[in-house]
Amino acid sequence: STFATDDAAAGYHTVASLEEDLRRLAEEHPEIAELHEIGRSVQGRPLWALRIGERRGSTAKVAFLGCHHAREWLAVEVPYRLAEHLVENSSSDPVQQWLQQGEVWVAPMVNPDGHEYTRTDNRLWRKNRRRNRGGSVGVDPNRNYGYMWGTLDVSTSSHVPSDETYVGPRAFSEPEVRAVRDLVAREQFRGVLSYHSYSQLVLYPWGYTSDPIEDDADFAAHRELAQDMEQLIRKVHGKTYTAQQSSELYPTAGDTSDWTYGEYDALSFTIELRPASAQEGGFILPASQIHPCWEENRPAAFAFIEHALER
Ligand code: ING
Ligand code: ZN
Repeated sequence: STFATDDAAAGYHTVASLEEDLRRLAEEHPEIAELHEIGRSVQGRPLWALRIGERRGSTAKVAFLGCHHAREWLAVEVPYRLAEHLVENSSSDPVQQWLQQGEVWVAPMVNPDGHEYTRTDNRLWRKNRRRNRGGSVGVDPNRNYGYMWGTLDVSTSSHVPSDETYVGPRAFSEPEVRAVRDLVAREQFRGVLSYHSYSQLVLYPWGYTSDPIEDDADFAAHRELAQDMEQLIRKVHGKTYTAQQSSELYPTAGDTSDWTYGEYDALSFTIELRPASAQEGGFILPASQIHPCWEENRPAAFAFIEHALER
């Protein structure tokens, strides 16, 4: 497998280099960017979010989250590049207008303990690093949110602590997930987009049921924007990121998007980045894929910002 010392890993952020780069963005652009510690991980690592916007007190806010799952390294890089792009293009439209009108928050690495573990011990680790009762390690942070939490008991949303998709002992049992909860509760985002990898999908609620979102206007808003994002992504490098309800992939309860939509009516998506399949590299892509992956996701992120700020 691939570790940080390998050439293929150079170019990806580590916990330490991400903190450095986020600090630098905030220091170099103090008028529009502010670094917030939104909480601490199980092992005590700070969880970072960059607030980007010209003034305080705006109510039009959107959030991008990255890397709930440790091994999904590209899911750190796309939101990080977005944050960098926004602060470096803050005086030209459309970015300027968004930052005058509202705020964009970016938390590129929700699960730093797991990410560090993928560099030092096991490149394919998924969960956080909670020590569970019974001796296993890890809760799946993308099953630990409090909307319909625990209502499914299936392999993709498991109550068995040693499983890859362990939901945890109770909703919001994990400090990483509580940090996101508290940020969303405080900032009242109109939209939340969470990056994962891999499979090339644009997913929207629900995950816990195959029923569509009950509200017709909200269902249309999610389905249509997901389809728009699919088209926008394809236009850049020809990659197909299929738009679908997340339960069509597999049933899950307690994921981020179900909670941000179910609890806050936020426009809520999960994007599964490159590649499409395990044969094409799965979770382990060379760093040369970071730039094209960011390029193809930029127009979709922009469309999401546009729609969410208007919501
Ligand atoms: N996939 C997601 C997971 O958490 C997902 C798929 C997204 C399910 C959103 C439900 C809602 O299992 C990966 N690769 O993590
Ligand atoms: Zn994931």
